[in-house]
Amino acid sequence: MKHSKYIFLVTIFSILCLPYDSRGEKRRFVTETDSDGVQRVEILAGKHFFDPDYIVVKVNVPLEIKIKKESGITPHNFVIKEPDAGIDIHESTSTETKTIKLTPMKTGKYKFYCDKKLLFFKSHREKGMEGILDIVD
Ligand SMILES: [Cu+2]
Repeated sequence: MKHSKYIFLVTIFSILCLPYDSRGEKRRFVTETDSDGVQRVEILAGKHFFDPDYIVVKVNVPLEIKIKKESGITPHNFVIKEPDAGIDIHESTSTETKTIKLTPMKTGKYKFYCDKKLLFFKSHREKGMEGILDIVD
């Protein structure tokens, strides 16, 4: 009895994890360092997603994030608050590309998100506008 309950829970857990993983893989991006020693990534902010939403970058290599939002009236921003990793960004987006420059200082997985929120509705972050900046050696 106990055993079948365990199997049931594991199955449910696996099913719940599946969509997230496949989505993460689809929008995964690994930067390469350009000849000028800068790694670059372009991000599209939309309703309610970032594309890519899993970004792998190298530690201690300057990073340029080029970000713009899809057309439409919904505002979006790009937030990462990780002072330990040398990152403190709170940038609004527009349909014109903006460039954010930083140098990731510490390895780890850090969350970026949009903190826009309309009145009493759920925040964009809660609606899935969140991603991971994976800083690696
Ligand atoms: Cu948003």
